[in-house]
Amino acid sequence: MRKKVVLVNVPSSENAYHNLIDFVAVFPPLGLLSIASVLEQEDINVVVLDADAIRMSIDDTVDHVAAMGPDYVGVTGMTATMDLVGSFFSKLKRRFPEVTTLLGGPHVSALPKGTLEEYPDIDIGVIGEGDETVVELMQLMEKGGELDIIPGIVFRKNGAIIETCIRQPIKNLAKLPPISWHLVDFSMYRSYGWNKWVSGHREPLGVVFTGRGCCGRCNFCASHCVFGHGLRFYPLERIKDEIDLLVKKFGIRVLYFQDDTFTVNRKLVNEICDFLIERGYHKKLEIMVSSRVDTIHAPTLKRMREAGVRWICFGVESGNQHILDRMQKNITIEQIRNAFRLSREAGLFIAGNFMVGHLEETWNTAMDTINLACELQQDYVSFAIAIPFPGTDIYKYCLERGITLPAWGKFGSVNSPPIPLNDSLNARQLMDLRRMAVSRFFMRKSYLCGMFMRFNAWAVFVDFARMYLALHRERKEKRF
Ligand code: B12
Ligand code: SF4
Repeated sequence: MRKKVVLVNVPSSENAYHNLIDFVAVFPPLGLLSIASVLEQEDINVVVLDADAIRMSIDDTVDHVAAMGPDYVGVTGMTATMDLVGSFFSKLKRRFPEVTTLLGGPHVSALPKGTLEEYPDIDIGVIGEGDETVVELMQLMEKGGELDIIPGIVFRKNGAIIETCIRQPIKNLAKLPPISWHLVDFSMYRSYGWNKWVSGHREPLGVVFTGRGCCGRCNFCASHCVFGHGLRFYPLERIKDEIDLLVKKFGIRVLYFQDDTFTVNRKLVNEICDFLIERGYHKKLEIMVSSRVDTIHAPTLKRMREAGVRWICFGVESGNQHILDRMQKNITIEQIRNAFRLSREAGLFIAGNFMVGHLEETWNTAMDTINLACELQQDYVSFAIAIPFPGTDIYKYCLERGITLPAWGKFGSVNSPPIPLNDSLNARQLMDLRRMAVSRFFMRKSYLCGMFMRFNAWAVFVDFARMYLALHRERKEKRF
């Protein structure tokens, strides 16, 4: 009989964002959909349950999954979602002890053995990219054989936890099948609240990766735990087909190229832009990309704008050169100013991501960051507090110094208590800095006037008023 695999995005967003949930994006669970696509290619019966997007409770999610009678249940897990993922698996196993449970994603990739030790209801962890691993796993489990021979997994055997040899990242992404988009309902996916300011749309949202990996080595970033270091790209034809499918079959209005650094491969970017224009998608879609300030090229930015790209997001992180160096961000303040200027000249809207509380941060260096954020001409910002995610150098730093770390559920949501990394700034001061950064940036008269002129003034006004109320509620509940 055909085996059934249910892949679940465990509900976590309500827990992470509380009153701010309406402003955050709801992305399709691309990791699970990639796994679904390789399984479908093997003629395995796959269901994807995005219980997070539907905003189900954990208990309802367990009920739904159990009702489907699966042979295997796979879940994706970030550090911040692990407490909920653990609770889902233990409830599921209690109801349904014979099911085989699998976990993939950044958390188990960073801490393979530790994760299985901590969560006894997870049978198998998939480390790094799961596309090849999961197919080999299914084939072997169906035939019956020893799991030891499959690279890139961690599993239980005779009471022990075994981690197999490392699996190298997939060299040739061309061999991966198209994403199984048909397994999700696109009406659930939407971009960030501020995407609405331009054209009034933030949904339906489609996401496309043009490659995997990043050219950076920032020491707070956990991206390499799954994708390794270095970059690989999908063939242009595959990217074009994916965009065509998303627009024509699933009717997306907003497209996010979700690569860590979209602009790194200039030739590919220009070819994608030519395609977007040729198809007329530049008139239909609102497009957003993320980038690094050291990969910016003026003519390419102009071409991107012609091709319908409206937003570019930069990871600026700090306004202090010493802190940028301490982050191994490998960029300069000059490059930041230059990238913002060129993006602005190209007609793009800019969103900057900033961070306070990194190693060696003091009140004064954090003020440099707030000052730079206010000096740069940009349309939206986010201010995060540094978090030591497993697999990063700053996590190792915390372990070496005996810095107390909280439960995984407190690793990440915008409004969990900060984890101070330095004696110079305690949790209270970090919260104060973030609050000050937000009010100094958003309450400037010049910024507000600019926003009402550049964007749909009514959409901006409504959003700001709602955001103000949501933050007020968060503050009352002592989370912001
Ligand atoms: C999109 C995204 C989001 C989206 C949604 C995620 C989603 N539904 O997939 C949103 C905006 C909600 C989000 C939120 C957060 N995110 Co985020 N996000 C990303 C991002 C940019 C892309 C994820 C993606 O689609 N990747 C592409 C797919 C193909 O890769 P993948 O998901 O890893 O899946 C592969 C493998 O992991 C594996 N796999 C994954 N799942 C499974 C399951 C099974 C069964 C198997 C077999 C294999 C498998 O196989 C897949 C194919 O190879 C990544 C960065 C990155 N480069 O990946 C960060 C990233 C995952 N996010 C991160 C973080 C920190 C967060 C936040 C905590 C940020 C914050 N401070 O609030 C929040 C947590 C929210 C919460 N709910 O609590 C970190 C995670 C680090 C960690 N150890 O947890 C990452 C790695 C960014 C980084 N640079 O460090 N995020
Ligand atoms: S540039 Fe972004 S994705 Fe790349 S390593 Fe740095 S933080 Fe991570």
